[in-house]
Amino acid sequence: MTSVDLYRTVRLIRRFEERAIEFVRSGEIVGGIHPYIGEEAVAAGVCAALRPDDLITSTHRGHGHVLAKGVNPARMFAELMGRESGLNKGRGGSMHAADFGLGILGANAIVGAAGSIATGAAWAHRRRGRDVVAVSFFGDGAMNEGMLLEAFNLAALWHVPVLFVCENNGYATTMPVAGAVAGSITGRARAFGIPAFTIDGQDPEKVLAATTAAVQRARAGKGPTFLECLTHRLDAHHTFEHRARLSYRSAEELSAGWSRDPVEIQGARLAAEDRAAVDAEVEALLDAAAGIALGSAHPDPAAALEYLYASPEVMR
Ligand SMILES: Cc1ncc(C[n+]2csc(CCOP(=O)(O)OP(=O)(O)O)c2C)c(N)n1
Repeated sequence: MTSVDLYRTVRLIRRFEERAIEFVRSGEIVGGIHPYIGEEAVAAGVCAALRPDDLITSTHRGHGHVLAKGVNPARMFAELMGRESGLNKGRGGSMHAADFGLGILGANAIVGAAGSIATGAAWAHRRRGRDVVAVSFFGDGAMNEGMLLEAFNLAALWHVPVLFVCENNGYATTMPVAGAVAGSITGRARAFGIPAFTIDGQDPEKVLAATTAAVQRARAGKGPTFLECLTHRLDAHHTFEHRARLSYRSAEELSAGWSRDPVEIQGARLAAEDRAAVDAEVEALLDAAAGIALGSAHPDPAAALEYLYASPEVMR
C-alpha cells in the first residue's frame, strides 16, 4: 500500500461523504446520515492492512469503513438513495450496509453490538482452520456497552483473531468522553489481558502500521489487539443535528480538529501533481457513481418487504 493509495482512500471517503450530505439536503437521500468527515484515516489505515477475505463489522457511521474495504461508490450512493441497484437493494440504507463477498458483515446501528459479531465470526473461521482476521470498528460511546465487554472477555480467553478498533472522536452524540467513560479506554481492554494501544487516528500511515502489527499477531494465533484511535468528528453527529452542533463544541475545538485533517496530512506526502491527479480521478469516479445511482430505479413499493426476512426454506 503506497502513500498515494492511502491518500486516494481518504480523499474518496471525504468526497463521498460531502456529496452524500448534498444528497441529504437535496432530498435524494431520505432520513439523513452520520458523516465520517474527519475520521477517514482510521478506515483507510485499518482496511489497508487487511486481506480481501478478512472481515469487518461497522457502525452507524460506516460509509468510510465499507468504502475502504472495497465497496463500489455507485452501489453505496444507490443504497443511501434507496435504489434497487444499491449494495443491499436499497433496503439497508446508511446503517445496514453489508457485502459478505467483500468481508463486510454489516454496519450495525446498535452501539457496541457488532463487537460480538466480529468476535464470533473470527472464532468460527479459526475453528475451521482458516487464518482470517476480523475487525470491529466502534466509537468511544460503545465502551460503555456490556456486550462489547463480553466480546473482549471471550476474545482474550480463546485467543480469537479479532482486532478491536475504537474510534475515539471525543463524543457519543453530544456527550464528551470525559463525562461518560470512567477510567481509561485502553485500560478496560488491558483488564482482559488484551494488548491495547492509543494511536494517532488522523494519520493513515500510523494507523496502517499499528494495524499491520495487530493483524500479524492475530494471524499468528496470539489473539486480539485493541487500538484506540484518537480522531476528530469534524461534522455533525447526524445531518439532522446541524443547528445544535456549536452548543457542545467550541469553534476553537473544531478549528484545532481541522488543523489535523487526515486528507491534508496524507496529501502533504504527495507531489502536487500526483495529488491533483488523484483528486481528479476521485471526482470522475464519484461523478460517474452519482450518475449511476441517480439513474437507478426505486424498488417497486409492492416489493418493499422482499429481502428483509429469511425465507422459510432458509430458516429450516
Ligand atoms: C445500544 C444503543 N444505545 C443508544 C443508541 C443511540 N445512539 C446512536 S449513535 C450514539 C452515539 C454513539 O457514540 P460513539 O459510540 O462514540 O460513536 P460516534 O457516534 O461518536 O461515532 C447513540 C447513543 C444506539 N443506537 N444504540
